[in-house]
Amino acid sequence: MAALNHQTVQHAVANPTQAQRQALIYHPPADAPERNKPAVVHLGLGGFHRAHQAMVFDELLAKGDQRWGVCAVGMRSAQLSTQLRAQDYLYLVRISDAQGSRWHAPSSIVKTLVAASERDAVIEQIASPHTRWITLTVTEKAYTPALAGLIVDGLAARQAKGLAGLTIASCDNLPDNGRVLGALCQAQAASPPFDPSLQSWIETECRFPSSMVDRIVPAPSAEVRAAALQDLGLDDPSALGVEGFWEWVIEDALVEPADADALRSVGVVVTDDVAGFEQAKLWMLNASHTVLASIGAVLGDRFIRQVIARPAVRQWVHAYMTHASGPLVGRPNWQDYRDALIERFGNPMLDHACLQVYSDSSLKIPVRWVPVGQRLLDKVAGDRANTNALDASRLGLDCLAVAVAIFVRSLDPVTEAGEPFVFNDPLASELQALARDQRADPRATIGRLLAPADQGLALLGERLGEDSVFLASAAHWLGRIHARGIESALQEFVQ
Ligand code: CS2
Repeated sequence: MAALNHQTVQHAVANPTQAQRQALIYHPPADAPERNKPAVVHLGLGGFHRAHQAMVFDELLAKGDQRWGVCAVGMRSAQLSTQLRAQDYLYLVRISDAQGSRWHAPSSIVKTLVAASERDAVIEQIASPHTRWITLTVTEKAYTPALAGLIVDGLAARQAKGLAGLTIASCDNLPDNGRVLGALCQAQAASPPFDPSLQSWIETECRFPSSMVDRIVPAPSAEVRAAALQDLGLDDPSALGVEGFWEWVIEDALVEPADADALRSVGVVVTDDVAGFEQAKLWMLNASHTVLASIGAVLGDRFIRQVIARPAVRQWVHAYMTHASGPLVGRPNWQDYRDALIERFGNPMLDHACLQVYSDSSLKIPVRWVPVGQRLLDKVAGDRANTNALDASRLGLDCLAVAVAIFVRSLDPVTEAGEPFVFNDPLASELQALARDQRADPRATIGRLLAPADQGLALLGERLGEDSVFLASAAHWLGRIHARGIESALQEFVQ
């Protein structure tokens, strides 16, 4: 067993051991002076970046373009940053799909920092003449003035040095993520102590493309670490086991236009129209994930693949995407995307923890479920004369009402078998308090949570919270869940 570094990885590639059944893909870094000078500052060092963008950049580097090395920045914890430093910034990713499994040891990360304790160094890195891009996977809740402050301090330093602007690509699961980040940064740049010229410098020199990124990336686990030892003889405590599928669709709004073709050459889609892909991702994949995670929490299933293996759940998820979200997304062939998603959720090699996906649901539901509900309500209002269309929209809303009822049930943090579980969410205690009497009074609970008189915590926004048919449906299904359990309630629905 060997710790990870360039020598041990090279050795494992050159000397497959008896135990080694799997291929190991590794591109040794080119012997070029630019190779160790990062051109990308990635904010949000975690599993997702390592298994997604960093692998795309690794491909670009392997093709000989040395301008894609990454300085990966952990936002709070130093653990991963320190660990990667100790292993030449290398790490292992096992990619598993129907074709089997193979290992990668990407070498695109060449430096790590921690924003919480090394803020000045992060700013310096953003203001390095070699830096061309910032990418972000910081999660929904991190889009705050503090995040914008970090980026804008770096941009102000670039402006002061007379350097070029940057392509700044949000890769978080937020609609219009480029627009959201750009507006946040501009608001920050408009306030003191920044020079009044900074705003127009950002406007003309920088770009904030929206992008959709996709790959299911479970957190590192002891099982994957053990598999790496067994397959490769290499020890990586942060080894990842992920699916083969990946997508990166990014708006064609890049500071250096030639980057578009470079990215396309390794499979990234660079387009003027990200919205349809983003809708499919958020309203089909992520929306289903949030329901599956809530079901898993309540049924005590540890992994998403166990939840989707339940026939009634599978049928209900299919129905949700067929009747609620699918027809609304602007992605072509959404039916194929739906069917592929159900297969992806069931990937037997992915230990994707339900509680990982369940965390921060109060920030996810407003971008995953609510826009679908609002569009369905618009259709109901517009389709009054057409009974078939009206029924179809109402059926979509009923599917959504079931999702809401399941989430409300999960706010009583005890499984159907009586085991407690933890809801990791900034609003956990407020939401759980409002849902306390749900078993005795589902109708009042739905009212309190979805249509509170003071609108304080209107989880679904005003319009759904005011639709009495929708509220009655959610209350009905919450009652059925308490009477029969989630699985039989779903069976009843799909029948
Ligand atoms: C998941 C996502 O944790 C979650 O909320 O829905 O992380 C999901 O796995 C990714 O967006 C897939 O690309």
